[in-house]
Amino acid sequence: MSSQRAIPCLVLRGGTSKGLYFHARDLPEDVATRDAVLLAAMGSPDVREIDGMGGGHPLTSKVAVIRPSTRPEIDVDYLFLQVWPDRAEVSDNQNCGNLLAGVGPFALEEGIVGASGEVTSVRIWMENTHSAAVARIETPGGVVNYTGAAHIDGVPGTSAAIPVEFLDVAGSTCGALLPTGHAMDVVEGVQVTCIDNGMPVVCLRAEDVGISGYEEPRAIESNVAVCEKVEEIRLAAGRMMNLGDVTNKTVPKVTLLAPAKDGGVVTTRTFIPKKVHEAIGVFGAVSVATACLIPGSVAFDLAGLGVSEGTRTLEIEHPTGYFSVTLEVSVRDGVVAVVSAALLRTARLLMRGDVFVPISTWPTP
Ligand code: NQM
Repeated sequence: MSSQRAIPCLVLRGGTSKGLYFHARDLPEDVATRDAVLLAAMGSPDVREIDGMGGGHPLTSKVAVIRPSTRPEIDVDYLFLQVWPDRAEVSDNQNCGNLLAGVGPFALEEGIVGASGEVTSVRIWMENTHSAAVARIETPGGVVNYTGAAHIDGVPGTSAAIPVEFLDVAGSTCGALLPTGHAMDVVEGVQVTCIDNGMPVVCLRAEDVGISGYEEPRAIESNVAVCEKVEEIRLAAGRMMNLGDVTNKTVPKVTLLAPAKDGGVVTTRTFIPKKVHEAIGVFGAVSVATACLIPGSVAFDLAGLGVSEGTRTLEIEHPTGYFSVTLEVSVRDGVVAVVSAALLRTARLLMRGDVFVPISTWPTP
């Protein structure tokens, strides 16, 4: 008997992240066995993930599990799993809008969805947040096209555009867009806005924790006082956001805000939650953009956009450029609601093959 088990998978870059994409049918059904297999596949726990496929960073230690959907109006179900590089844990407590960008290409490459014309719409059920997305994939001649002129900050060069739309993501993890019931709260002495428009995020002014908000991610990570203060706020805010004890959870994220300096609406530095993101997560950006439109939030005055209905495109500044989010906004009796969100991602198929894990992680046939 072989000492290793081969499991089919594809490797794709999805947006500004990278991960292993599996058919659900190729992984163990039992969650504990599945997690043992994924930890071995990634080489976790080990900060370098040297004995596996992971890149030693949360953004390159990700997994998408995909299956044909049985839901009406949906093509595929997508479960996102974060494999922690530095400890033996696999978490499904957050969604990932970057890996989401690779789900349509995976479904087409693997024949779960058939191409239809120049562009194929793939309707995706996001199992982590029980909400839907539609991704439009270029399929000229029935084949996924990866090359094109679309650039997203955080990825070198250009690729085919993948427009993605979301409808019902407000409160998808915390139960409400503003889970505390307020546009602003004071947590550990700091004014914050707790918001969930697809990702639970705690927004606060960078200057309120003693930095400008324009520092490089590594410089912020090495500022122990800031990291400790941010984590203190995150733990307290997590309880207020109906997330319980978030010590070992990847949510909420904490986004430090500062006035825009390159033509965007606001500058961001995002803890995810221990590392500082090189850019900003997809749903993280949607949540921050939404906060910019809510009167009374810590982001509202910084953004200075005022209140208005209709389609708004917001450029969120981050350490490596901008993240552009288009929101459809309605205002009723002064209450702002975001009806839908749209954004642009790209993805690229990097490898197709088998990942090998020790047979001891999944001994049964
Ligand atoms: O917010 C990083 C990423 C993410 C998650 C994180 C994401 C999202 O950049 O939708 O994409 O915040 O952990 O991939």
